[in-house]
Amino acid sequence: MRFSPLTTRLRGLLLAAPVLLLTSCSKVSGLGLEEGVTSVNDQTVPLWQGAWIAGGVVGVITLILILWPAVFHRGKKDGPEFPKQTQYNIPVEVAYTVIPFIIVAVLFFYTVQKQNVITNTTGNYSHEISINAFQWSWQFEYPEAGPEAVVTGTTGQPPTLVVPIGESVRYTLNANDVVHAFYVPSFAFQMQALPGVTNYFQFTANKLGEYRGYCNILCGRSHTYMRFNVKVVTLAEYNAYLETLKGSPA
Ligand SMILES: [Cu+2]
Repeated sequence: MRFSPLTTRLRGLLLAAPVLLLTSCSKVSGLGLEEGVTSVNDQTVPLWQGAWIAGGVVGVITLILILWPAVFHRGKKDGPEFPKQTQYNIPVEVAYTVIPFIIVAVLFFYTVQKQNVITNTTGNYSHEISINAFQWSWQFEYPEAGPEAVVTGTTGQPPTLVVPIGESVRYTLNANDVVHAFYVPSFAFQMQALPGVTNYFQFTANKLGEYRGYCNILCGRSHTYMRFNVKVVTLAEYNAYLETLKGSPA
């Protein structure tokens, strides 16, 4: 079968699309997620990029399968009224059952693998911070500075969570009343705060700076004001901050 120049060009274009997509993805940043901010980002950004590449490949193949018959198998003027009708093509049906299953299984595998790393709190950690969510603000406790080292925010004055750079911190997350969620977009991290259940997570912050945090589960009238700041500081600044909290509850 010989292809006309137009057909050859079209074939080249269709084949080039996935290649172009793959090469551009490797250069694209975190596709909306920040990179390198914490040890969580190191897990979630590659997962996010991989999911987009997988989605792109599936999308391009699907587009080819739609365009191919539309371009090359159009109704012909002098052709039959209907093309040959085929039913129950077993290999095709097996393929379109097995392929999506494989796609889901691969995405599931990588998601569980990354999630296990993020929620693994059995490793060594240097600091501990307790986070308490309540209607409608946050309370941060620094047990290493004593029982009085507690910072409580209000809707009008969101509290600041101070975190040392390069140090592994284990966080304990609780809720006083209803379900809330601890969400820091820059850290690509969110975890639910549940009343009566203690959740744990652990990560290392790797970039100095101030980040915004939110409760991102609707928790009542003033949910939208349930914000906080995260400040990543040097270890010396962190220790100095703990000193200011000792014996003077804020
Ligand atoms: Cu909330």
